[in-house]
Amino acid sequence: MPADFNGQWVMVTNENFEDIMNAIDIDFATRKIARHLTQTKVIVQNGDKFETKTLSTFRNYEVNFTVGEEFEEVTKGLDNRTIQRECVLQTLVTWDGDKLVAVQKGEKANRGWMQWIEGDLLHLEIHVEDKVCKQVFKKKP
Ligand code: VLZ
Repeated sequence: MPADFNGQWVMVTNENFEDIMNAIDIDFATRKIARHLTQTKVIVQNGDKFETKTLSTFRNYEVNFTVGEEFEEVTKGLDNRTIQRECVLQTLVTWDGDKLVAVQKGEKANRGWMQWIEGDLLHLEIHVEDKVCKQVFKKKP
């Protein structure tokens, strides 16, 4: 039985998100807005199958995946805002115990994230190159 991520999770902390946005070439104006957003993570999980939405008042990001199956992740609307260019990643999400571990192969080195649950908190660590962003979300009752 894999861990159960189903639910709506509301951001409580977001450390170094700006560093990550910088590393993936998000422009200054967008970064200034995005750093203050309270993101909500909506996850629908069926075993190894995930539908995820990261929502905010400013921009949303959706990605669906099956654990163990590499897929093409198109981060349209997320990366490279100024040049309006799509960024395509080869993404593979796997289980490390009860943690989800994503490796995102693309033009940026060492890109990926790790996500796990502790009690009613969802932890997400995002890394790109030498930058690490730590986010914590609380489950909506
Ligand atoms: O998270 O891939 O939770 O499955 C942030 C969008 C998206 C909101 C962060 C503002 C995506 C953007 C992190 C403004 C430029 C991610 C996965 C694990 C989704």
